[in-house]
Amino acid sequence: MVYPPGSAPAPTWFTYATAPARWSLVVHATCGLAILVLLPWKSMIARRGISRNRPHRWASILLGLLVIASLLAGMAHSTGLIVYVGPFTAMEVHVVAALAAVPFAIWHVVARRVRIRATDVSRRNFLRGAVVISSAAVAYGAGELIVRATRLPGAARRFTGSYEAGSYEPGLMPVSSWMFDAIPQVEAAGWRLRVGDRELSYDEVAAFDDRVVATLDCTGGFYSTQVWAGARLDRLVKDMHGTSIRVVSHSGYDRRFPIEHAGSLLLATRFGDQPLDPGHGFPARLVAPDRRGFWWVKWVTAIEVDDVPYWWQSPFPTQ
Ligand code: HEM
Ligand SMILES: Nc1nc2c(c(=O)[nH]1)N[C@H]1C(S)=C(S)[C@@H](COP(=O)(O)O)O[C@H]1N2
Ligand SMILES: [Mo]
Repeated sequence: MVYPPGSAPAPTWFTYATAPARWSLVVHATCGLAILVLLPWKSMIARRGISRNRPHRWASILLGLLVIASLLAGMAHSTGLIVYVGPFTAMEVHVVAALAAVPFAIWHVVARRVRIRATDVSRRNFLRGAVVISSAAVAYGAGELIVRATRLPGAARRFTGSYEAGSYEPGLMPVSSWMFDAIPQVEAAGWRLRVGDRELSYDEVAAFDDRVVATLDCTGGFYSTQVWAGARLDRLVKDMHGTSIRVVSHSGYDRRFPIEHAGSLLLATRFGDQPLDPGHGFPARLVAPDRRGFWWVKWVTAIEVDDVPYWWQSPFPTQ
């Protein structure tokens, strides 16, 4: 059950920072750019629709604005021309605008139904679709080449699309949260870590000195590598039995992992040889190598082992 860091069974897909993440992004960006390729035609149709002044016209216009805002923010991020928009990252604007557009997009196809005719399924339309997708793929490839050739900041992105920030300098590492969690001020003296039915004090947890160099890669578009120190989870839960391990925050935020991964997960109390600060999860935060930032539970207060399957959880945190 003990895995040296990095050798745990390799997870895949976007929620993990492993190689297949690159491919899901290439497909994703190509589909996004296909929308861009179609914009000239769509804008002609839209102009006619808008002048007809139909009910709920505002909803169609809002949908258009959200999609355009998301596309612009996505390209601002990828080129690195704009990485921060006030307190937000361009990537956060990209994702929030895209998600906000979803209900309007569903409404749009329902309310503005286009009747599909048998003649629409033709060789000609198939070829048109192929031309749109390949133009988008070419645009994506060309974009990546231009970003590198012109040495735009975007050339420095990691394979997940994220930018480096404050690596090996804890004081410069960005502070981020998934959605609504505020930074709690937890006192070391009163804090207890509940592990099953045991309770550990701050000093007991901080006495561990397991170390791992790991990269936190936030879906908001930055990554930061630090030397983390604390207690490996397999050492904390060694007498406990179950198939999964649940890590719970002071705020209620939690994530569940397969028990086999316990040896590569670290409950960190320090980074770069200094204690965590409240923003980064003081007194203790999870370090989950090769997983995206939202798995790195901060302000941990409890660790549980039971037989609930590790996949029995929302794929993304809900708070
Ligand atoms: C309407 C939905 C969406 C569209 C049309 C869209 C489109 C795009 C486009 C055009 C780019 C820029 C590609 C480039 O020029 O390199 C991009 C980048 C990106 N998008 Fe989206 N996107 C959407 C939703 C999302 C969502 C929901 C997420 C995440 C949960 C996301 C994550 C990303 C990431 C991480 C990048 C950066 C890729 C890189 O830097 O290489 N997108 N997207
Ligand atoms: N309790 C709690 N832990 C959390 C979050 C949160 O909102 N609440 N956000 C996660 C996300 S999305 C990221 S990217 C990292 C950010 O860690 P940092 O602030 O140390 O950079 O914490 C993770 N741990
Ligand atoms: Mo994040």
